[in-house]
Amino acid sequence: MRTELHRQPTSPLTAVRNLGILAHVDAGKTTVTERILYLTGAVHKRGEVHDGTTVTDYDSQERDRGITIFAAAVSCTWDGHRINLIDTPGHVDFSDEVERSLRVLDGAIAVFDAVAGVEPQSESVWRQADRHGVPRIAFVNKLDRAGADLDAAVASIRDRLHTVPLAVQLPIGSEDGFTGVVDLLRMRALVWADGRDTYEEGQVPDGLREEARRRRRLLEETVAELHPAALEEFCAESSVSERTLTAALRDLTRTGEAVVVLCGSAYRNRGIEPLLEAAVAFLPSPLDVPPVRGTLDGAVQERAADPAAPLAALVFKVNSTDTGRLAFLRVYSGTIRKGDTVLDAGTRRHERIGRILRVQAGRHSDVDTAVAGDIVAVIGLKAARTGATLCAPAAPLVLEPPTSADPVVSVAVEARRSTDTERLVTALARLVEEDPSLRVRTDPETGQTVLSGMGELHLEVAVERIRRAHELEIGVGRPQVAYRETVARGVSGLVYRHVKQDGGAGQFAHVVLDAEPLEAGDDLGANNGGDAGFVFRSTVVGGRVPQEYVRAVEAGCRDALAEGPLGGHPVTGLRVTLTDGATHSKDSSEMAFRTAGRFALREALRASAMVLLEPVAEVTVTVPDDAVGGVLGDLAARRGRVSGSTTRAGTAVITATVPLAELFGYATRLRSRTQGRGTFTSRPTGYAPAPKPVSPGTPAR
Ligand SMILES: Nc1nc2c(ncn2[C@@H]2O[C@H](COP(=O)(O)OP(=O)(O)OP(=O)(O)O)[C@@H](O)[C@H]2O)c(=O)[nH]1
Ligand SMILES: [Mg+2]
Repeated sequence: MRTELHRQPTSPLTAVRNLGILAHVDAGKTTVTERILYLTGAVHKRGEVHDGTTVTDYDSQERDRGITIFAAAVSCTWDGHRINLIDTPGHVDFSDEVERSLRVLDGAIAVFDAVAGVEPQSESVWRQADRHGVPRIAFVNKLDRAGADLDAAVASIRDRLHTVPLAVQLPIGSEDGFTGVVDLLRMRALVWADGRDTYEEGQVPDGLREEARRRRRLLEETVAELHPAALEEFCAESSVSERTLTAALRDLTRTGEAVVVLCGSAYRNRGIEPLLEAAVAFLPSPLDVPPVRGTLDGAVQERAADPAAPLAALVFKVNSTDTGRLAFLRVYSGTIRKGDTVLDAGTRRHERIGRILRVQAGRHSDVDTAVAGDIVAVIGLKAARTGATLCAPAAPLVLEPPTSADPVVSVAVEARRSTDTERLVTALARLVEEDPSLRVRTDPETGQTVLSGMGELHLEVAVERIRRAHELEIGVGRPQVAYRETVARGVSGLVYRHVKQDGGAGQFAHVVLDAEPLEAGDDLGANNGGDAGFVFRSTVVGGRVPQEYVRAVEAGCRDALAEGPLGGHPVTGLRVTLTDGATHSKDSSEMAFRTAGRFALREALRASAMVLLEPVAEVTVTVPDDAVGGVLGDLAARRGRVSGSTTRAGTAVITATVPLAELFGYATRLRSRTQGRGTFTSRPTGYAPAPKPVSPGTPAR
């Protein structure tokens, strides 16, 4: 990697765009990113995913597999704007990368395949972006493909994403003959001549004039319905000017009331320039988004995107490369300088900023400072992990770290040579620091090292990374799903006394509790883990158990949730009520109550009727319609429940809910059943009761 030392021009914040590219797998995110880099002059040769020559699919596995695995940030400049782009992976196993990226983005380009329209993972990332309040514009890609249909794609955006799509372009030609677009805002034709990278602007072709007028009118009407200024103009003049439309589209994009839709073919380099123009015009700058919030000793604080404010920056990615340990930061407030000492607010460790890098295509250039609103990489951080907040030591603040889903699949890993065991353990620990959706633990019964993650592919990629980076030979066990346990019928009035009063400092805690299933309609916690699956409350009256001991009992119960009675799996879907208790004037303590809480709940669960749960996924299988019978039979054999099936132009799309445990190896099976013509995607949707055969034996009583 070449490094150049030069000062970057400091661009005012209004000219900065932090943008993500989001979509279902294979929609063309990396190709769009590559074309943007080419167009902005950041690269001089167009890279291709299938040749393994793109900038953002930089990792050897990404290049070998032809998919994006790691979100990659690159900067480029265009028309006086600095654009920090994050190309994200589309495969569901890497959704955590998308989640972390969304956390630091101000806007996004959602890419859709013009043949497939809105696909399952595009729907998931759209919801993720909704949760983060990230404004979006849409790009319907692959208009050159046979069967491409902009109108159908726009309809699927309306129907499946429940938003108002505002198409601002009309394609000129279709499929192989797709040569350009009519810009409905300017009412001009933009045409890409063969072999040309930029468009030529001209009059709308005669044959399309009528249709272009009709669509422009429709656009004006729809915008007028949503935007007061446009409505006013529409009422007064019975039309809306380009200027008013543009301003209205900008507002509607930022509030998320509507989504501007553009189209093109990234592969053929058509439609990218207007996409960039739209991104700059409609998507927000760091100054247009609300100030970031963090906490300081429990109190919420806001920090504005002001270079003069105290520093607050979020580490959203850590990547160990041959250049060193590279940490990617979004600076939210203040200024970060080379050589600064900053505070990792979570761990309270001081860290030194060795170098600050602007990551550009294929090379990194050193800069001396980075200000609020910017995305840069730094070298020199020793311990800060993905999710850490870096702040001014004199003004600490903890930004909420990106959330991480609970892993659903595990494999046992071991070094083939026992002398390598320690290296493997160190390498795994490093990997977990970079990717918090991976977890490592030692199985207490077998002593095996167990790696858990979001899916088969996620784990396969993780193990392969260690193999390649450390030249280790690693043995990998069969994948296992992460089971949970839940309560079918609980117990009430369970009494537990934790008493040790045989001389010295005594311990006394007496608790009475009920353990019941969460009420119907309560979220079982499913994939997001944590608190959604557990509710604790106290109905103790008369101060018989002081508040701090109640909290200690709750903490003890949470300890007990880690291992259920059926097979030591985490317990979910449980409500515990502390109904009574007693204290001792000298011997009671938080510790005693925590212990009592833990043992009380453990006993209560042993006495309850428990059910084993397994993770299930929603699967979407796309196959030629002559293969439907075989696929349905196979899904049934995998305990799948089919929920829908549609056929269009000889292609069937089947959706089903299938236990994750039955999906291992399904990709290979589907390929061979359909001579390579079938594809599928899956998305973990939660937990369902597991049938007896996969239960790990009867519970020990
Ligand atoms: N026909 C056609 N193919 C395209 C177009 N854009 C991308 N492709 C091809 O589609 C495939 C997937 O493109 P990528 O850019 O890797 O898609 P992606 O969304 O980054 O995929 P993931 O990162 O794996 O989710 C590649 O073979 C591209 O060459 C296009 O406009 N037209
Ligand atoms: Mg990609």
